[in-house]
Amino acid sequence: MNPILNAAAPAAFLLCLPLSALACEAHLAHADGLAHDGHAAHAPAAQRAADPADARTAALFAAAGAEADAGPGAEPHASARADGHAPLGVMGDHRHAAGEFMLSYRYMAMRMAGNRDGDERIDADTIATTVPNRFAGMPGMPPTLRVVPLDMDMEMHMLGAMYAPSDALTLMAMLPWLRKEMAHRTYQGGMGDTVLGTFVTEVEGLGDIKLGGLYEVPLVQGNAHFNLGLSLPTGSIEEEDQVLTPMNMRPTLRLPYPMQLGSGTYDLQPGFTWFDRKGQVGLGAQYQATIRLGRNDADYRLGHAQTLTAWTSWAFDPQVSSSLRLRYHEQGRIKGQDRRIMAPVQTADPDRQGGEWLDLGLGMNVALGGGHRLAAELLWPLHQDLNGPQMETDQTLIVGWQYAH
Ligand SMILES: [Cu+2]
Repeated sequence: MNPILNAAAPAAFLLCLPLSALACEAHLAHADGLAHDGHAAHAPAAQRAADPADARTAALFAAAGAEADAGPGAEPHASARADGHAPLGVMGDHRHAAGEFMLSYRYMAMRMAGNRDGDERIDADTIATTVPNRFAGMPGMPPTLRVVPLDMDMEMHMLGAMYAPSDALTLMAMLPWLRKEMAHRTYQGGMGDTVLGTFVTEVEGLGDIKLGGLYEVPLVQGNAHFNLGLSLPTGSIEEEDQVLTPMNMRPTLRLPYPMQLGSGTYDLQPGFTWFDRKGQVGLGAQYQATIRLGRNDADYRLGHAQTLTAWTSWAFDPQVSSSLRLRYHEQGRIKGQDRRIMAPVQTADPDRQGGEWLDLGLGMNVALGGGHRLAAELLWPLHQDLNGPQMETDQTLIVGWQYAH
């Protein structure tokens, strides 16, 4: 079990933002423009509110010195305000003003336990006795999947840097360090439900470094930019560890696909991000695709992927905001095959990878002043439809620190 996640779940529920925020969407349709927040905050605060409630809100934010009228189109939406950034799990959501840079650190923990085939749960005994092994017929290979993954913990430490050469363009780089741990149950021999034992495989190391750029799309209302990212094959695809076979041997083998640290390919990540805010309510959306360019050295590529996410935020005051987010993610099966990955386990099958996930996220952003920010987001799947059997995702926690100057 992962104690961090267990403790964080109830805590995040307490942060749950008022759903009434959604009802305030109508405010976005008001004729008066979005008050831009200025990094240099020299200009007098905007007092363009059309009704008393807006005036009160504007006064509150102006009094905190965090909102200034920078004029139409004058600046990107990254700002000293808590809700100037998207929920923490959204990458490349904000640009910076010309000359600004940002450093960030994120910690992500993902917990998976139990298996699903499609959207239905499937237990370990059923997998071991009924699900066909694609390698059956090869020497020593049983007819069904005699090794079943039980749970997996993935942790990521990610360092990020952003720099804006101009107001329209922000460059970014992300460097991930990964740790993965997977627990398995091995069934004895080629049939029956006698358990031989359990084992855990573990890997740790550098993941795929990502470089990207965000380029402004001028809009009359709100902020928008194109995202273009390139993921470099810096993560290993040759990780090995010791396993327990149904014949009670303990060889060290190349680990199945989900336990590798990188894709092994150059991956292109085009996308589009939109964000707008009116008073205390923010709305945003982002689409991002991951396109694998060719196959890797082990003669396969991971499935192409796409993610569509939309969020709303509610600013309690300029320094603290909460967020509610939906994320849809889709990833295809693996094309090709690593000849060295061959075992009676679902994770070694290129066709039992990918699927569809719909997640709900609750988050919180805090602007500490002096350019420092803290943020956290917790995501749960509402629905998952897996090319299974495959382990299901239970929850993902992301916490991070950011410093802009
Ligand atoms: Cu930034």
